[in-house]
Amino acid sequence: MIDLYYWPTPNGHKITIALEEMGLDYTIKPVNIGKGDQFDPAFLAFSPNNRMPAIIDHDTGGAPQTVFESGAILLYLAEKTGQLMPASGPGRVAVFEWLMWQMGGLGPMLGQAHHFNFYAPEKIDYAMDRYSKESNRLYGVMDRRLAKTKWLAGDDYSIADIAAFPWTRTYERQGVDINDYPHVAEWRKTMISRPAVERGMKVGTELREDLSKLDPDEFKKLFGVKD
Ligand SMILES: N[C@@H](CCC(=O)N[C@@H](CS)C(=O)NCC(=O)O)C(=O)O
Repeated sequence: MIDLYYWPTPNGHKITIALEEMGLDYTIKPVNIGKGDQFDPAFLAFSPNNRMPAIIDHDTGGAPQTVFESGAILLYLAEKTGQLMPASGPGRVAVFEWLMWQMGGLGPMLGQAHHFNFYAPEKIDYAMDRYSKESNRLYGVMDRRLAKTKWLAGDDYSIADIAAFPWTRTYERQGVDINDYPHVAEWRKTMISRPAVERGMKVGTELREDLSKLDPDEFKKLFGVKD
């Protein structure tokens, strides 16, 4: 059994989708990031970046294995199961490339666009413009890639697709018109039609609160605002 420390956000959804695709048993351990659960010392002991997701894998045949960072968790699960990442060769390297592209670029930049366009208490034109432009640049990179290959890492569906997909759910809030990226739009439809993706995206929806309705203390906790 795997314990998944989770809240229903894009980084959390990567892991629920992967676990559903791989058919692994897991238990959700909610980390309410609006209430500050990510700062609980017991959580920080194995997830020192005070962010979810993180996992504890009890099915190792030995001591439980903890993993934090969604990209590391996806790689760990792919290695553990031998699924959703080729075992060797150029296809495996392509998964590394597109997974790192998501972790270092797509996720952080779309996250900033979402923040400045939607959550920020004051509207800062420079920031909204900068991150919306960068989001559009990244959708363009993805669109050109998906014009050439069915999946991000090539011919095969992989953890790279799973990492990128949840971040494209709220494209409007990122300042993106999906019609400008027809190959991404088509890929999103294919992703949505996968039953495991549908199940993964639904996990914990009952936990979700509209983060824009956080009270001021919760907002400070989540976004690290200092008094
Ligand atoms: N690089 C990390 C980022 C994780 C992350 O940003 N998680 C957010 C929710 S999507 C979080 O836990 N936020 C809590 C906070 O900001 O204090 C990963 O991919 O796992």
